[in-house]
Amino acid sequence: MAMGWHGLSGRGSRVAVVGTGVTGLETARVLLSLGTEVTLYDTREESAIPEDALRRARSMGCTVRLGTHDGLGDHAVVVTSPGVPIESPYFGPARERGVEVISEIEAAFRLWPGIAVIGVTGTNGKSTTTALTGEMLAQTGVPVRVCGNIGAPLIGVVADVPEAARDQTWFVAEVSSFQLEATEWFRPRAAALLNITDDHRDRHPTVQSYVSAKARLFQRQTPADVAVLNAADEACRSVLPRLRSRVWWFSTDGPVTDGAYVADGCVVHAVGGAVTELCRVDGIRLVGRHNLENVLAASALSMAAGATAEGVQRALRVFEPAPHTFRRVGSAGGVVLINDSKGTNVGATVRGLEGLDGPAVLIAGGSSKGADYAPLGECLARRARALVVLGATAHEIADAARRAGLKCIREAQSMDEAVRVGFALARPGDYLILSPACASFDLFENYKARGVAFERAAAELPGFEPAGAGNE
Ligand code: UMA
Repeated sequence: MAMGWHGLSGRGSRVAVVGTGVTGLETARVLLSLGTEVTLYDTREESAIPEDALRRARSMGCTVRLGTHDGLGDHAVVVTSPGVPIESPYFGPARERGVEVISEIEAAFRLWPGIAVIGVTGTNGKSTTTALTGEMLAQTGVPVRVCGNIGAPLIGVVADVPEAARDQTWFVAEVSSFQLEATEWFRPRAAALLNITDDHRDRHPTVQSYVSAKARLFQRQTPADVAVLNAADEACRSVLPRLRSRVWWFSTDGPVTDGAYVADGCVVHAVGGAVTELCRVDGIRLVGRHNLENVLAASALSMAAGATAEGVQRALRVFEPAPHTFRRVGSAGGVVLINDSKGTNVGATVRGLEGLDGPAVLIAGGSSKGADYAPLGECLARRARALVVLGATAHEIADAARRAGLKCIREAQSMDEAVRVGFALARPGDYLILSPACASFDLFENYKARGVAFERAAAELPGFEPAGAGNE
């Protein structure tokens, strides 16, 4: 095979892949299968890297170089993982030699420039919207793969679709700002920016730099492509002047000219004056107004890719939220229990609380990402009956809530205690919700382990009844 785009593929091309996580290993696998020589780098030393990752890399045929950037600049291109900051001095010597540093989604696009991608980004709601868009297309009968930050890197998913089917397949990819920072030619045919709130302040020094990274999603779109934006989000509206694509809005507050909206209790899609009623809002299984926004965005994206109203309706009837994502786990004594362990930033937690139709007792706290908890405090003062804090950020969150005027605040030392204390404070008709607004790494291995601990403690409450099939 001849050398491919920018030396990424083919015999004789040499590519450096940085990161020995899911992204790095998948990228290496695909490039090796195309005949490329791959050197797998990691900024960390061998002792800090899981043994099985290194074993897999070596058995695939990668040269492995750890704890160094020696030789990085000798490659045609560097493909990096989202966890490695793009501005890191680690890449300095390679850049000085004119070697490009690109992300895995960019590499996928350069290998197969004709692929039809739907990109979904935003601070919150990405995973639900991505999965739901995929379901709407699948229910229409359109060949579709769901991938990206949701778990399976785009590059591997595209590679695994047989060549003959690749051009007919839609790839719905959840995309993070870290991945977008290192893109140049990546061009989704339809793309949504769901919302932007303060997150990842550890990686993005200003909100503007975070917005700019997210807006890269649209940078190569043309008037043949569709950009889907949240009409109620100021930061989303601020990207408008940069767009060349057709713009479809989504809004829970009433009609938009082109896009998806709620009117008279119905989800409606409109484009070029043609209006289609998709379903009644009270027939949607997902809980909360924030999920209604996800439904609208997914409807617009899937309709842009050829979904039918029937396909959208069927998807909304069968779709289940992902575990640990604002999922109703059951009730006890009239208190509804919600596991939103994946609510790992202030915006996600606030969005969830604002979307509920009754008072909440919130369990929050975890490891810090340097966030400002004042907006959470203000939201709690308005909407919560009580707050139970735990973990490393317990006092910071409690202080923010107290300053905003919330009276009932308790501290717990474990998830079991937090659930017991929260339940004792809740009244029938309230929600008891785990939505930590923080990462989990202080007390748990990851957000899943934290969510499992919550569900286990919830099941011990007196009178607990699990949610029925369909999460209702
Ligand atoms: N590494 C370095 N130097 C560094 C940092 C990391 O060499 O400075 C190395 C680590 O040693 C490790 C590797 O990079 O070997 C890990 O790579 P990674 O952190 O990019 O993680 P992956 O395993 O490749 O997973 C990534 C996403 N991770 C991040 O964005 C941090 C996963 O999203 C995603 O599911 C996966 O690719 C598939 O696309 C996770 C996530 O937390 C779930 N995402 C953030 C979020 O959702 O808020 C953005």
